[in-house]
Amino acid sequence: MYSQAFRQLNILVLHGPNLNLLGKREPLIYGSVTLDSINRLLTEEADIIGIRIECLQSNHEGVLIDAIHDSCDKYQGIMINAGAYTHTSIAIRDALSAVKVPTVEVHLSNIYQREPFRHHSYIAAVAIGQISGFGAQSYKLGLHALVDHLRNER
Ligand code: CA2
Repeated sequence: MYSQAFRQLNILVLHGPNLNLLGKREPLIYGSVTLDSINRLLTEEADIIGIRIECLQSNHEGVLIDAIHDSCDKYQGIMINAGAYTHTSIAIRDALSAVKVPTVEVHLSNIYQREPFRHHSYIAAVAIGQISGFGAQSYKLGLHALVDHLRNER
């Protein structure tokens, strides 16, 4: 019988403001990898581990919040790099907390080695965990951590 345990996992990958500039500006901080290539890397990884992902980037807080609200019935997990909204958005945190879709927070840079205003994340308290500082690898590590969590909780 086709049970919940064998249903293919769908993961929503959310990229916040300015991440569309990756690989095009400030390579010394954020590296030379573009967002398209990160999404490709994640899609390849998803194929290897037998899951599906959908990626969305937005520079608008409300678009990210709508995507989080709509994630309930479609996705079993969320991986989010909320960009600067990490440090400012109680609204994104409330949305994640409300939908209760298991979420992993990722960052390219190590936010704790940077300016003090980046040391606090509003998302961390409602996420399963956070991965920060491994460049594009943070996303791959985050995806594996999220999928492990979801497979072990079934
Ligand atoms: O390290 C990360 O992933 C961040 O989430 C990136 C955010 C920053 O505000 C967070 O503190 C840490 C900034 C994303 C902006 O990305 C750019 C990429 C290229 C050029 C300019 C900005």
